[in-house]
Amino acid sequence: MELESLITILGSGGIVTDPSLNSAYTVDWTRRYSGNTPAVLLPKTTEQVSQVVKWCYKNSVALVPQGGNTGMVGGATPVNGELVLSLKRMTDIEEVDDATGQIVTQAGTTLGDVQQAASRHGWKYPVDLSARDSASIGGTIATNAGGSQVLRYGNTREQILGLEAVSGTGDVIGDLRGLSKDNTGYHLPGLLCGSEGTLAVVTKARLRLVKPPKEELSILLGFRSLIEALSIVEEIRKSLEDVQACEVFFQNGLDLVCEKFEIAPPWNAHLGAYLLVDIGGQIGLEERISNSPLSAFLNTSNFVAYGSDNLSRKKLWQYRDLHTEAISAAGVPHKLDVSLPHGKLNEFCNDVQEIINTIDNETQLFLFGHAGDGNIHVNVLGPSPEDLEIDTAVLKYVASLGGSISAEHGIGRAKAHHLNLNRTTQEIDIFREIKAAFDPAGILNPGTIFPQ
Ligand code: 2HG
Ligand code: ZN
Repeated sequence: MELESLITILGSGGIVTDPSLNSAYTVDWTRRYSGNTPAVLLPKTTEQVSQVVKWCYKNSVALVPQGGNTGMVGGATPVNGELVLSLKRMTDIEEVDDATGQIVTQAGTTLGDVQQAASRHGWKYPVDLSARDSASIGGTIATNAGGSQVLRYGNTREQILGLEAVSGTGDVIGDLRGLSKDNTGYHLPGLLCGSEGTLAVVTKARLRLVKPPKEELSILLGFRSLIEALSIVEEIRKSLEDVQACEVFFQNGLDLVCEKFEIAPPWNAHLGAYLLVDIGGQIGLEERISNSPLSAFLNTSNFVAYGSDNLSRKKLWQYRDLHTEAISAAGVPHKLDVSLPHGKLNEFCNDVQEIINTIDNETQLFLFGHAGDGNIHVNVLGPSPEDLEIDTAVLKYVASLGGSISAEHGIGRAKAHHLNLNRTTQEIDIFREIKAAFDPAGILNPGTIFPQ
């Protein structure tokens, strides 16, 4: 590939062609998806992104936009030798508007840096996930990332007040005015958010901030069974308006985390399910909890641990947050991020092992996730990376229960062949027409969302 023009656009420091240096960009976080690339492009400005995409459009060269490369569905991996367009050097936070509670940032800024900038100004950016220090804001927008606080604040889509992006023709589209009211036609941010780099490359965003809670408390709860835990989830959702997160995990995941990271378990017990509940709000949390229906359980159970300061809260959160790393250290997992309708979570968690066993009864299954949103992360260790049989069986089962085959990680390349489990042919045809309107040459992230 003739890369001279790209070097002219980006400067020699903005392009990496040495395969030994670009391997960090060609494998996804799970290691299940990998590829190679003639070059990693590292623009610093929207203008450079625009020029690069214009060049690719003119020369019919495919490219894969990439943020922090923390995705788990192969959605930012150059599996067919595409160029990688990394936004890693676009990390300027341009404005934190104290008056309106808004932040404007380039897309390559990490989620953690956005959270900290907001916090320095007395605000909070309410999307949170364990890859916060590597995941980029652009990546969280491209995937409509969820995380642990969706229950309270919504997905990434709910935080976006304006976007700037570069379409597949290299045109700069969108705006960053951040008007609270603006009904001028189709909602571009809503459409681009979750489009996984297939419609445009997000270059900047204006995001809403919220007032941080005055007091926060984490409570770890242990249960004999999942059904018992889920009845508490319902109670919490109904009666505690301060709840920020309600996460679930199970004994085998907890054991793996404790073994891998050499940490003591919360209790010497073998329990059916664990919930980690995070509560935040005005001063007086403990009193409000003691007046809620939750207090009966808290007062009688032997399996309750409180974290009221940063350190003790962190200690409880590590049991949940370290699942991904602990599983990854044990092998290359098949990750199926799914959500179930209300009332189906117990059935799913109880039956999914059996469904997997009909195909292979030697796999290891780990379930954990966001109980308050019905979002379970199914992690299966054992099958080879290219084997799709278990993925298909689990995703078909999810669809049969009325659930979503992708709750928060996206479709990427991992689930492109399964999109029809949740979307009709007519819907997929409309999706393709939308893609063609934004990206007429089909150069943006080919193979993601739609199978090639
Ligand atoms: C989480 O909730 C992330 O921790 C990762 O979405 C989930 O590793 C996973 O499967
Ligand atoms: Zn998650």
